[in-house]
Amino acid sequence: MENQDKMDMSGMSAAGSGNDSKQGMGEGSGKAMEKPKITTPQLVAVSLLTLLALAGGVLLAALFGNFGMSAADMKSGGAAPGQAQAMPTQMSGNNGAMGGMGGSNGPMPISSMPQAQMSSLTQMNGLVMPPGMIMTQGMSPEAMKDMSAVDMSKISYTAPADARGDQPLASSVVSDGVKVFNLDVSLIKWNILPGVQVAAYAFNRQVPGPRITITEGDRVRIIVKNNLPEATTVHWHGLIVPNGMDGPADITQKPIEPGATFTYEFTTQQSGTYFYHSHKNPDRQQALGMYGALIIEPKAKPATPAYNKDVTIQLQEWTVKEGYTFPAMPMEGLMPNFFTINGKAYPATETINAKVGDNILVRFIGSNSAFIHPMHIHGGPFKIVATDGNAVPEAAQIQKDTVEVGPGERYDVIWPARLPGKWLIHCHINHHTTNDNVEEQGGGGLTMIINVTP
Ligand SMILES: [Cu+2]
Repeated sequence: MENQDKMDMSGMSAAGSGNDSKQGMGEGSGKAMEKPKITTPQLVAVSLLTLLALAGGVLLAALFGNFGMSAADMKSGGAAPGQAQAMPTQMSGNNGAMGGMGGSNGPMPISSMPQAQMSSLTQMNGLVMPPGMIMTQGMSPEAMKDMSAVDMSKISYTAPADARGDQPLASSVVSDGVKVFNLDVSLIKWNILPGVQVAAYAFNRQVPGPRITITEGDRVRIIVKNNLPEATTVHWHGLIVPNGMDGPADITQKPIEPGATFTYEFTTQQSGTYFYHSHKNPDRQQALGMYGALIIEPKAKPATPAYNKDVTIQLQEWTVKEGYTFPAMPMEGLMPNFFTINGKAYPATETINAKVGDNILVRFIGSNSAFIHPMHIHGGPFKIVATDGNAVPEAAQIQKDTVEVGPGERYDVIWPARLPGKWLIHCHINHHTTNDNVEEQGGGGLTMIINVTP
């Protein structure tokens, strides 16, 4: 009020007096145009509003702006717009030192890295699922069951730690000349290493299942008893059999239910290296141990055998995590961490003893179901004499030192023991020669020694 009154008065006096007209006019009109008419309460109100807006701005930024961003966030390029200014400083700081690394920001100090989050087993609908498995809303209960750990409560037998699989299976010959074999399937605990036990689906309580050796032309009757807590079937891999004896569940036969028995009967028409395995959910059952060698001797044996030692190598992958066994599959969470030859991982694999001059027939069997294994033999090449049970004509018997054994494949190779010493047979996917990523006594997993003496 006071200010306004004064201004009004000065204006009035300027207009009223002739003496100070110039000055008065000048001052009076200038004051009226430049000086806004602001009252004290207005000034106070505007000041308060400004302060309020300022405080609000700071508060909003503090609440919603990310001021807690770490160096890791900066490097991964996840800087929020608000932090953009900090980036050039950090990058220019590293550019000098990392000039030779293609513009990389370089590794961050370990002290500023976040602690690893260990993924662990999960449980869903009573099933144990492996760490690292990506489970989505759309995953069906059947899929979960297929990939879950072996139910430890259903294990009916624990094999001695030093028990070996691939044992010869005795047959009884009945009156009509049929060779009768008995197979049963059950859940067992099986040592693949002295300190590593798997829960396996096993034929006759061993991994691999027992070896069936027959002769070309034999009529065989194989009685399969299912002691598993789930249905199963058996397939005679590579054999010419009547369709109803072939084994695929729900295609050529009804699955053998738990507790039930099924009899397979056929006359062999072939010879060579074959194997048998589950054909009901084989991605689970075969991957958990349901396979075994089936060797068919030729009716007419050559007068001069091309070999004097016969070794069978059955491959397998295992996924063992936190004491549980999962079926190895080429997918997240189920990638195998153990590998076996005839049910044992090196150094528990058997050693082949030979003498210089011996010719060893090695029958590689792709009894595994997830990976191709390039099997390599040290100490010189071998000859491939049969593929998938079929003899290779002599002129076509190529020499190699590594043969890729895919799931389901068989390669019979003859390796001459040329020099004394310890010669290795091993897979050349080098991860497959480790036990849970660890090498023991110079190898692991798919490793075997041929010990050649003079
Ligand atoms: Cu391999």
